Amino acid sequence: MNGILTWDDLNKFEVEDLNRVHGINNSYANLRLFGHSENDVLVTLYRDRHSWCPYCQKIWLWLEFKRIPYRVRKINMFCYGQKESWFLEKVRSGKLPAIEFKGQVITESDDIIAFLENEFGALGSFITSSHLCKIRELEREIFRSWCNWLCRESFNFIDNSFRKKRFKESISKLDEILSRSKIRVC
Ligand SMILES: N[C@@H](CCC(=O)N[C@@H](CS)C(=O)NCC(=O)O)C(=O)O
Repeated sequence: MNGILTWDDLNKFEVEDLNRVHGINNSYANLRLFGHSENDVLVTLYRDRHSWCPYCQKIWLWLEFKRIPYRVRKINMFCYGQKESWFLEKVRSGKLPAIEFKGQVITESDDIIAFLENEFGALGSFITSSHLCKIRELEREIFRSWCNWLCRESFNFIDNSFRKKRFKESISKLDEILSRSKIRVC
């Protein structure tokens, strides 16, 4: 198998009577309790309605792995809908993800993780650990080169093939790191 699951493979994972609140991770839930009571919820995660945003997924998975009870408020992304006005009052840029904790709104996924680590402890390494600096810089580099290649065409004077090459170089660096990693996906 090349690691990519077919629809038939995926069907085997279908869960009957999914318990959205206490059961396995799912994109439908508006509340996740992991066996806790609703009174224990301190965190609200604002994430994109259709689960596309990778920065939201970063916070979402962190909360799931740490089994921290949380509420979910789903917000439109600009590319497919109108931003909810009540959300713009909380976060003027409309950017996702954001969390709310005891009335405090925090944005920027790295800052959110650092905040959550401070409240609940780290999941493995702290995000500010020095050994993670390089990989976090690489994430920014990949984002920049991807964006320069595909999202900024109209006001970018650098040749398309060069921008594509830059992206491939960035992604190869990640590939190299992953090939050295002991963690295997399948
Ligand atoms: N540096 C930010 C990036 C967040 C970001 O770019 N979010 C995008 C979605 S992936 C966003 O909210 N854009 C506005 C929108 O599409 O509605 C972070 O790490 O949280």
